Amino acid sequence: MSSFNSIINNFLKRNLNKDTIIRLIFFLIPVVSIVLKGIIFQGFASNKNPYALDFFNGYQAADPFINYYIAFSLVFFSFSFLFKGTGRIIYTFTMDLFLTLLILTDIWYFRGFLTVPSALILTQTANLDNMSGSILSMTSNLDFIFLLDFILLAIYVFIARKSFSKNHGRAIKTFLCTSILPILFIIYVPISINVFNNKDVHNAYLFSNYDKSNTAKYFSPVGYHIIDCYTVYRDSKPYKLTDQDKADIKELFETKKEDLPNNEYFGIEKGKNLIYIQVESLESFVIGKKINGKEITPNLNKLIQTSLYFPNTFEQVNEGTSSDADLMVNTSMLPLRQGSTFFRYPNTNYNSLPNLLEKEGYSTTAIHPDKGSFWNYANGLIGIGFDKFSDYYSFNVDEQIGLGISDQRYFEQVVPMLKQQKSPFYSETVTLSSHGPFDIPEKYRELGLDPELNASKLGGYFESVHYTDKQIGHFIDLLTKEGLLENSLIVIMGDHTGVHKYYDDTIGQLSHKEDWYLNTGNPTVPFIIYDPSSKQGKTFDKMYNGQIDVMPTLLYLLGVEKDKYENSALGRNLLNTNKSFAVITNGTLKGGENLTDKEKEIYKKSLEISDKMIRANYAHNVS
Ligand code: GP9
Ligand code: MN
Repeated sequence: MSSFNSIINNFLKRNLNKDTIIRLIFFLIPVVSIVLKGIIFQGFASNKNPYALDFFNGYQAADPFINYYIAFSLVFFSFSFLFKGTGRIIYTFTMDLFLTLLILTDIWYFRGFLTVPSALILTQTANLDNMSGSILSMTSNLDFIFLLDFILLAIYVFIARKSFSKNHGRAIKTFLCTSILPILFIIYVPISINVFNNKDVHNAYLFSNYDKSNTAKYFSPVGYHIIDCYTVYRDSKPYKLTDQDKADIKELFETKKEDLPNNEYFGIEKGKNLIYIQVESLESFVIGKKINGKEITPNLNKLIQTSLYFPNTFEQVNEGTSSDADLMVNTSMLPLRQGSTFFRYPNTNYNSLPNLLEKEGYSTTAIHPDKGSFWNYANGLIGIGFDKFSDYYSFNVDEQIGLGISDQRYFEQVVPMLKQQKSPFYSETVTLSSHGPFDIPEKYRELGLDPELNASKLGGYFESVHYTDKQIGHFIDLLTKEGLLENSLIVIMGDHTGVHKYYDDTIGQLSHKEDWYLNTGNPTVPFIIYDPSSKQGKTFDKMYNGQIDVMPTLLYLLGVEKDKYENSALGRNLLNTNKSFAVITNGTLKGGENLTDKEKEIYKKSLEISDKMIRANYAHNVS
């Protein structure tokens, strides 16, 4: 025992002399400071007002992920052990300064753009011009906190200068320990997922990036930048279309072309404001249906009577779910085969609905209840061509349901925003309250469902959709009151299916089942075009179509000539076509009875073709 003690003592004496301890503390001060700065960043960013600091809030946000904060900080400062003498001091100060400036830039950028900056910005040179000036105006008096550790570090070096002046060498073993262990910790989850295909690994969700601000919360701003640089690098080289790709694109557009003479729909809505409502998780099967003697969607049912209605609009979203719907409606392109299009290629150019309408004199704005960082909406929608993007921060979230602001309060605050807009305008609006898990609180439930159904996902879904339908009715009333409705065209579509997409199994478990709500294998959402002045409606129940067909259809009604988009839009104008089909995300073609086998093959390829066109920035070259 005593010999063991003496071994330990000797070891400590040899390795942990006073100078070593002093140098270790010198290493730990910036490591801890950068961790704290990550927490302070959260303390600003998690505040409704990001100029005010709530450290406790920041700590709560960062706490579950603090090991990542420590790991990233350790890795950066571990390299100081490769330096000897004053080199180590210089490295430590420089690295601390670099990381601090990075975090400061993040918080300044966040105050202006409500998300963290990506290295992608460096590729958007057009935006860089006035960016630096506007970012610098986003400072707060409290930002001096980020510099305090430099004073501490300087005082420390001054007091302990003797220990530093003693010549000390490189500490390779310490470097290896302080770098390799944290690196192993950081890469454990992505390696398990990508190399060992273990998708169930604990914390896998941290690496499925659908919100950059969340990535900065999980990994600290420093870790976020490493992950961001990797993804930007991965997607940095635009795809180069091969001759075969070019031939495929040509073949698809030629097959698509239908030279039909214009009909009575062309231009009948010319000059009208376009108000698009993208409804969360709204499926077609609830339309016109009653449960317990009550209509689930009485307001939509009423609108449909005088609308152009496409009940068989197949969902075509992929991994970007909601955001893929935004993409398709506005660009008539199918989303990428892998990952979220808005995240991976926010800089792609499109011959888009907002761009085409701007040429017709429209002002355009996308108004989201979500944060702009969610699905990278801010960059994605501005990239698509909207003049203006408003998000969560433009709203007073005084009533919350599920993910965010209630549809009622959202619409009530959208109306004045629309009023301010220069006419004619195109505005995209998005509802949120009918998002899964469909457990809308009792006080909003009005259908009086039996207890089993009420407690089920399906019952929750009916109630959520019923609530949202009511708010759409309320929105239209408000638009009427404000005089906005008479000169507007209202378009409504479900972003993707809901209860069948996420909770299909729970429907089978119900003791009483009705045919109409069982899964038909056809994932469809309603697409409704409502002109308030129209006296007569039409339901296109024989038509099979997809979400990419919305844009050409609306452009036709708004009187935009088809030669302006027929060589870039993958969808077709549903009001002047002899074709009835949709290619869905899993590669199958729905409908298409009058298509030849060859045509079917060509259309099925459109999923791959769209992917390549987006990655190759195809529209940039043709427009
Ligand atoms: C709705 C969106 C929801 O705007 O925030 O996203 P989802 O989870 O449906 O993709
Ligand atoms: Mn959605």
